[in-house]
Amino acid sequence: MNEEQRSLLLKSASLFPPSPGVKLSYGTAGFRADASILQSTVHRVGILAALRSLKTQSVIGLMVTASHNKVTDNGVKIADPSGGMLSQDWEPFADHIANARDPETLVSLIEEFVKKENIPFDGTHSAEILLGRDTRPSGESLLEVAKQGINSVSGAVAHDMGILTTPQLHWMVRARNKGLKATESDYFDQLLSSFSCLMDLIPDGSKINESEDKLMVDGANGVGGEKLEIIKTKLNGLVIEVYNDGKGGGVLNEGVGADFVQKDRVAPHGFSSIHAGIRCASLDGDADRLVYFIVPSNSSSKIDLVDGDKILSLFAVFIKDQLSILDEGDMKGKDNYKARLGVVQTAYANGAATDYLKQLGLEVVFTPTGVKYLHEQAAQYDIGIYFEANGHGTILFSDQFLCWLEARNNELSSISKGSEAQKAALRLLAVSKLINQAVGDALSGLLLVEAILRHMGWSIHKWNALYQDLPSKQLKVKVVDRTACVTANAETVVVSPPGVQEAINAEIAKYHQGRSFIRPSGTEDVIRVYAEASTQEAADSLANSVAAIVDRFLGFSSSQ
Ligand code: 16G
Ligand code: MG
Repeated sequence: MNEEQRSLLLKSASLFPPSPGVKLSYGTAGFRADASILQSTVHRVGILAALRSLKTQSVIGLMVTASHNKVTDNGVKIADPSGGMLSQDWEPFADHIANARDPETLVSLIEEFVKKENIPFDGTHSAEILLGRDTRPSGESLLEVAKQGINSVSGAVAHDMGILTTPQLHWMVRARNKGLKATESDYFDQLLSSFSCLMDLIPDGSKINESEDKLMVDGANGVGGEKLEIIKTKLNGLVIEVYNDGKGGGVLNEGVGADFVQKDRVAPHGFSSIHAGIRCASLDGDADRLVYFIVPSNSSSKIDLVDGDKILSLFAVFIKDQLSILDEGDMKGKDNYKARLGVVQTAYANGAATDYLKQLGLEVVFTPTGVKYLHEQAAQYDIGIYFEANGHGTILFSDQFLCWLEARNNELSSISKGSEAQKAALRLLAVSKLINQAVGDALSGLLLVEAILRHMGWSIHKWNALYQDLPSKQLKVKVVDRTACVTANAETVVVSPPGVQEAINAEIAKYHQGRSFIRPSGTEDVIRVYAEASTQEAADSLANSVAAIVDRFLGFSSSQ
């Protein structure tokens, strides 16, 4: 690092001193905290983004958002060149620089890292970072701070892409690095054209009851509602009404949004028994999570939640169908490509969902909680579908399979244009364009769900009846040190402290269809408990017993 660069960094960093006593960690979703203490963190993540761009010689994304957290929080995370999450081996560096006490320590950490990673940091290479933010009031000034961090690295250029959903920014980064068109209007065009392609390919006779037609969406008073307002006016054959679009004075994520709906199982603000039986969906604050739900006619009962597991199941059924149509058509073809279809879930997936997927003959694998783990695993397949029960998920297609599919479609269009096999190829190609392959995207996911429901001629009730969820219960337990809880096998087994897993097993054995696991949260200072069993009382009771075990081994009373 030359002197000029060093003094640029020192000067810029001195403007944003870290808040005393605050220690942050780049968790599953980047850094998150109360917005008032985030300036130094965001500034330093700006520097990190520039270094990442120099290292990879690619465009990098920096998103200012705190997703479903309360409106006074904010956060920052990086999109890697593929459009995915920041490479895990850079996370410790993110932690180190975020927590560096003073500018001098910061600069020496950078110097050390640049050397170790062999980053071209001599002012002769350029770096490019796309910046986005959600609708939080603190977003604009934090984004300016990120720019100052980026500008303190010579050769680095920041492009402010404005207010975006998190998945839009990831999509843009991916598109830019593939040399594709990457503006917001390109994003909308791609979604709309692939959606209309799927709608045009709906088999005759799959008409859905017109009264089922309308979709009501809860926009969480966030950026997703705003963007959906733009998309909905251009959709052919689908009527969407957006509630909680942020313009009616409602507060971001307060009594609204996918996280609230999924955790509390209640209808979001603005939805009542007048919407009973209608197809409803909810986005989270930055629109990377999607769940559907049905409001009950009796306002005191819980909603029927159609969660990420059911979205995954719907996608899996559709894709499997299209692959088998293509396979049948291929019997005459010479080059029979056997696409590897895989499904990725976490331990939170309802046991009934996993059983259903296995019964379909699908390969189901589990990873720890957090998009980066699921995404990495799904990328191992030709078509990898991943979802967390909470509504985070997408579908990944391998380049090799897409290449084959394009060629197959061209071949079929010359020998049997309009055949079922060709339509199946076109549908799969359209899905690969509609779904956001950079990261889970509530807007693109929603359009795919809608197109598939039309294709199948299914109401939300029919979809919801694919299988019945086992009753489940989630609890959280405050503990002395959550890092003392170490898990293995995709968080299904506790390996430390010793004795915990045996105690949990003994409880599980008392319940019919009982299953339970614990894991340290990545976003809160708690241990989470999940339990399911054949009845709600049994699931509640199993969860309570397991929570008591956690308290016994790891709780405050255990340390006295
Ligand atoms: C983060 C993760 C989400 C996960 C959740 C679990 C991303 C983008 N987000 O929000 O996938 O489900 O954390 O939270 O990876 P927990 O660790 O507090 O249970
Ligand atoms: Mg989110």
